[in-house]
Amino acid sequence: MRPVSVAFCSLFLLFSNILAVGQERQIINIENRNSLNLNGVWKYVVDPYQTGYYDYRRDARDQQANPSTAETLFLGYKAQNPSDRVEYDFDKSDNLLVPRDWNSQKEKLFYYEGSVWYYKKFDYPTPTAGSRQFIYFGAANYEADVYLNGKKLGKHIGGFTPFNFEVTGKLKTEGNFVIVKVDNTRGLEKVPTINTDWWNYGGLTRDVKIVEVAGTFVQDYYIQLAKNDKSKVEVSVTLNGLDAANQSLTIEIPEANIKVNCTTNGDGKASATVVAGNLTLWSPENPYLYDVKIAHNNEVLADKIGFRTIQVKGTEILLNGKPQFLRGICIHEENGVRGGRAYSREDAQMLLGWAKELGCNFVRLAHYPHNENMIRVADELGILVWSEVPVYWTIQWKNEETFKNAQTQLTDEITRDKNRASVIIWSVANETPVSPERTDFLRRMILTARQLDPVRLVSAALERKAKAGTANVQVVDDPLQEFVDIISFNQYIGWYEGLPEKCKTAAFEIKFDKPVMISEFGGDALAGNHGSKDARWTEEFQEDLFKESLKMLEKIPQLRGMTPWILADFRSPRRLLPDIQDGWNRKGLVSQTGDKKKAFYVLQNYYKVKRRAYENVVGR
Ligand code: GCB
Repeated sequence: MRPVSVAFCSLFLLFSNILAVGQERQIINIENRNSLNLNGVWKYVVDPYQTGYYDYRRDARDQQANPSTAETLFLGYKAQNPSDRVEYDFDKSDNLLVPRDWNSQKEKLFYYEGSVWYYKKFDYPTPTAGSRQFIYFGAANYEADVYLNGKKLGKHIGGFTPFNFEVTGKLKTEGNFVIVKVDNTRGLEKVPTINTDWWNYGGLTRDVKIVEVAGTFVQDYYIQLAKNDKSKVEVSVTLNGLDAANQSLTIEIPEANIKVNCTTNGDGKASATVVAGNLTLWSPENPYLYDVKIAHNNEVLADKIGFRTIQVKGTEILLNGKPQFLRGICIHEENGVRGGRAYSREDAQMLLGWAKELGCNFVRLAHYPHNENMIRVADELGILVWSEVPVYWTIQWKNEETFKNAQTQLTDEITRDKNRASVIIWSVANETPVSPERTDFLRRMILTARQLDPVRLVSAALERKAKAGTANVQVVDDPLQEFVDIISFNQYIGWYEGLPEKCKTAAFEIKFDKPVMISEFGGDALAGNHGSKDARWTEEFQEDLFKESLKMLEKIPQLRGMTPWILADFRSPRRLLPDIQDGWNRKGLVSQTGDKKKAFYVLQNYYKVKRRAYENVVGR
């Protein structure tokens, strides 16, 4: 056993303190806990006027002592006799699969934005005495009101983060029913706001489960290398339950010969720093994951965790102390082959498999937290991850509720993924217009990320513009640069601005002694559409644009990575051109059916060269 120092330090303990009203603390590592899967076939009712939720005076029925059984959908009421007026019937309603968005399952819901009621019946075997149960949702886009057996459990806001509600004592052995009103109506004050360049897929888009845990259980933990220190593992655990204080816990990494015993403090929290000796470090070349066990009483929670350091030093990004070039690609959470939002392990394997084939060691998961399978598969495949929250384009910067919403989404994302070695960057925004209010909003977001996770890097996809008085000297004129670890910006010279030829004369002036990462560049091409390199929408145009862009970007001395836009074509309501776009953003290097376009190979070759160039670099 290694020497261990146990300290009740406050690092990490900030998790769980940022909670939206009515939200319960997130339980992490759901996939390794005892659970009953509620995925599969659900009944649904489309309710565009929210008749099941509001009465004719627009009073919320779930605030009423005796809501009408005739129209209150969350009661799941069945007519008792022929004279009974009940204006809905879940049993007679149509089916939807969960997890999945509704748009890609039913033609009539393709463009639908509004309320849909989901309904599922289930039995629950008598729970072990003293155990507790929670209903867990991987995500529901965008708002979810959750009811169990006719009683409200709670509401969740935000389309891409997990949430859970306690249901201990509320489950019956037979005939439970869960009803969820999911509403994907866009709104100016929401995060994201009304204008995005991706499809607003609605529904229960990720797993739904009943999770069973002990009366006092491991709610959350953090097990990662100390900041910039390969020889120490920091461990912290939070218990939830009436007996959370003064509890013994054991954290074991058998293969590394690590066993830590610690005792929780009065808040049910314990932390320790462990001398780790010679851990096999996680990296894209060797994505080594250790089996980790967290034991409390008779409960043992298992996880697989990789250990690596990440830091920025001057203009270098160092992984385990070694300079990196982030050979990346942007990815939307969409499986165009099947249609709809990606959610499964198989979806993640397909998308990240394409990225691997491209030669990537890095992906930017745009523009919102992707499902947990993506992160876990990235851990397994050795792909570094940029994780983002949907603070996209215009947001109500002055609205404190909007800020809290964004902050909660960031907190939930970090809470879920803080043990994944693959995740190295938290991104707080994409292409936001510079103003004092916006910079203050994002500075507070960055502060939140740093408080929750002092180890990882923080960035945001910024914009650039031509320097005043010059034709093509590009500068990033954004005060946020001061607060981020990596200067990342999107640029579309040759697509939204001029033709690829324009890349030849572009120069970049970067004022900060920080690494630069190009978070987007690219242009549209319809797969199979061939022609001259001067003809837009052809594979040849996109191929030429990639060649010119890469040559141009190479001129930036501190260029340390890029994530061109984008791995695969994706649906967007903003893309209106018949026969070419037909509702798809065509900037993918792969078509929605998996055909590789010519530009795919340009980038693949570039990454081969970059990889070789960085293979033997020990430092600069
Ligand atoms: C951008 C946005 C991205 C869009 C892309 C485009 O700058 O960040 O969400 O999809 O451009 O294709 O215009």
